[in-house]
Amino acid sequence: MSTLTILQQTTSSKKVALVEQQYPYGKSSVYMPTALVVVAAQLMAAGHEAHIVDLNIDPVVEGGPVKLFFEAVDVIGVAVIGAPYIPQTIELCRRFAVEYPNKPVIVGGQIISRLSQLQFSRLFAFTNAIQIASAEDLHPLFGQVPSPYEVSLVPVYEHLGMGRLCEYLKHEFPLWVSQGCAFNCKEYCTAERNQLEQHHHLEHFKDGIEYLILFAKKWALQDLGCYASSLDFFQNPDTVAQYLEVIAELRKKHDFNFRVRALSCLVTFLKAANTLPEFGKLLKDAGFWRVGFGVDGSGESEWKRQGKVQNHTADVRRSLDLCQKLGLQAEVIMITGYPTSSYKELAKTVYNSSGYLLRWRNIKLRAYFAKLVLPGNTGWQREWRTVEAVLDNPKLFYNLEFNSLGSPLTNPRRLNRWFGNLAFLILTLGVAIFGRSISFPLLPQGQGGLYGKLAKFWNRHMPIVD
Ligand code: B12
Ligand code: SF4
Repeated sequence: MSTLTILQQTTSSKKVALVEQQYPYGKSSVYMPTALVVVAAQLMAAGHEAHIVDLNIDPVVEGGPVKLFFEAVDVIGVAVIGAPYIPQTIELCRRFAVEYPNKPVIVGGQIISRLSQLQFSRLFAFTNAIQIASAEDLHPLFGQVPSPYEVSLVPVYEHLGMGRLCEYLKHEFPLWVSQGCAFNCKEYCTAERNQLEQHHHLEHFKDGIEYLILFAKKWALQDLGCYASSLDFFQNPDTVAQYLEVIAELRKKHDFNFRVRALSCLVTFLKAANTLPEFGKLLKDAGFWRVGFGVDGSGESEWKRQGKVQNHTADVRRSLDLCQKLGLQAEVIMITGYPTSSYKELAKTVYNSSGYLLRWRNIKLRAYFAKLVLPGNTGWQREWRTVEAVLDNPKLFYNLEFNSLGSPLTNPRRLNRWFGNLAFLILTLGVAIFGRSISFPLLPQGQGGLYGKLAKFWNRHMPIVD
């Protein structure tokens, strides 16, 4: 008998509702909540009953099924994707504290794991919220649970039911491949950086994809499109080749169009192309069609300042040329508006981006506005005044959304903010006129009054960014 089986027998089985929250800008966005699928798989493997409630689809109405369901479970879990979800998560947890005062509410997601315990307690005061920063934090409530890398997602897919899974699979969905990045762009990055990349177990990965392909064929879905969870897909080329080979094999075996999109650093993409034999064929066979490169600035001086030392100007050209040669679409991910950017650097970002769009017809621009103080990055450790302001008024978390224009909180110098915002508007709305932008500007929406109403109205009408 394994240790896990013994622990399963000693911890009573619990019933859990895992909540995916509504898109924070006044409308719904249906997108498979893969993080919750993985958490549900971990809990189910440990002998618990886990159900996913998606507030983008399941309305919470008095006496309705979701309300009745919350009443029936032992634990409620809430997922937080990023900064703009924090204000509504606090409100939701306050509501739970009033309606279910004795029910523990576990709150997880990467941004939550980057808060100190003290910061979490301040934000979630007067609620039953428990911070889940790692799988170990689940142990007091659920006993031993397996690691996210070691679980099969098939039981959760089966449990979602035909209708819900079909609904999710009509859109692109996040595919659980890996987590972690060896680089350390420490000034702005809040992801799991500066650590070895870890992969979802290959057999479980294969079973999950095969299940989805067979499901799609059964219910006459023409194709499936996924967005790999990897932070830098090609970081470990030999390992990623094994995952691509599995997809290629399943595509061939079931004669099915499974499509893959992923993020990558320029340098690792080029290295993989040099190291892996028949790189282009491997990508084609695996249905790999689009790669998003973190260009993230105007050039060497800005990259150096942000700690993104792996980027080099010549690699942008080489990577985009290679994509064109291989028939891949490329996304240029461009962060602009750093509070340290000079006017020259802002102008150069716009100039370079326009140059890429003119020279390579196979690329789209994905611009973001830099947020240098966010849980997990260096600014969050250093800029205590900004951190205090956000903890005192959590609605300021809206200002930390990557698609939001710069505000006095993020860019205190007025001219830097104005020019940064101008550059961002050109890179989003300006480029959108030509159908080449896949990101759109939002307004920080936490304030009241006329501005607050206008910001909410604007945000509701902006297309949803993926
Ligand atoms: C798919 C994805 C999305 C999807 C989200 C789909 C969805 N509903 O889940 C979309 C495209 C919508 C999206 C949006 C955003 N995203 Co995103 N996204 C990703 C991506 C590529 C994969 C996420 C994933 O599925 N990972 C796999 C799962 C298994 O890992 P995980 O998310 O870390 O979850 C684990 C734990 O965190 C924990 N956990 C997570 N949730 C919960 C909940 C509970 C209750 C518990 C107990 C535990 C728990 O358990 C999981 C298993 O260990 C990641 C990159 C990455 N590598 O994570 C970026 C990433 C998560 N996104 C990020 C960000 C910032 C955003 C935005 C907030 C950007 C913005 N505009 O400001 C937006 C959200 C705002 C909006 N407008 O909706 C950042 C997060 C940075 C951080 N550490 O805070 C990442 C890391 C990208 C990056 N390189 O910076 N994203
Ligand atoms: S920005 Fe990208 S490459 Fe840099 S540390 Fe973060 S995940 Fe890694």
